[in-house]
Amino acid sequence: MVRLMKLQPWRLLAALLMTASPAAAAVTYTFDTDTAGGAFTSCCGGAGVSAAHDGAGGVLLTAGGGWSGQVAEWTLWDNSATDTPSDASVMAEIDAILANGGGVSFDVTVFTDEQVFSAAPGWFEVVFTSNGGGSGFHTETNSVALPTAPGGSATTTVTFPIVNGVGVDNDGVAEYTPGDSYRTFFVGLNNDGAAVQTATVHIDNIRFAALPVPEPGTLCLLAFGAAAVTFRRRR
Ligand SMILES: [Ca+2]
Ligand SMILES: [Ca+2]
Repeated sequence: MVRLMKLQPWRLLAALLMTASPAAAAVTYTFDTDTAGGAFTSCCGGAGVSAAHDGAGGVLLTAGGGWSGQVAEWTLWDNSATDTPSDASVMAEIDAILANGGGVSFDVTVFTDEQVFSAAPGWFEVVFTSNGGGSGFHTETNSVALPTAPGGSATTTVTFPIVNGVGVDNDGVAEYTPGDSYRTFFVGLNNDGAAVQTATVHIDNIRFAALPVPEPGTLCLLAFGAAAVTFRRRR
């Protein structure tokens, strides 16, 4: 009973420290009323390509059939300040991802009745391009569901890990580097152009999130606790 009482303050302190550990400061663009406060531009041309707020809490990307891999561009940071706005919070989060692991995810919703296609397409993809001053311009593609029954819709959450390195196309991860002089990313479309004449997707909840790391204080406390248990057992 006495030994139990002696342990209680440490248990209480441990509980307090664990509770006080900050959550990862993920950055999420929800597009509730606009296209992320302007950190977004319709991009890169091509017939029938556009990107705009969809009026329903998301961003609507539209493109002709076939390859249109860069429909919308988000400028996260640009040290030339010619392409605004900057977004310091997401730059910091990407730096945390490069140090601790993590990635980017976003929701893609496809409505059958918005598509114009002459035959059931064999494949339908969204495209994510990471573009950094040190990492270069590199593209990942990800298949999403395209229901073909009238009135149908489907939502897919697309996730790409972000790693520190010079970019490689289609290796399943997006790349930036800690020393990037600028960072942007692009979201676009790619599909079976022989079947699809016009394609649309709704993008929402673009989220950059680093993995949480234990607080140094918590690690010290855990080590101390383990040592205390060992000491008690030896007695
Ligand atoms: Ca939303
Ligand atoms: Ca890559």
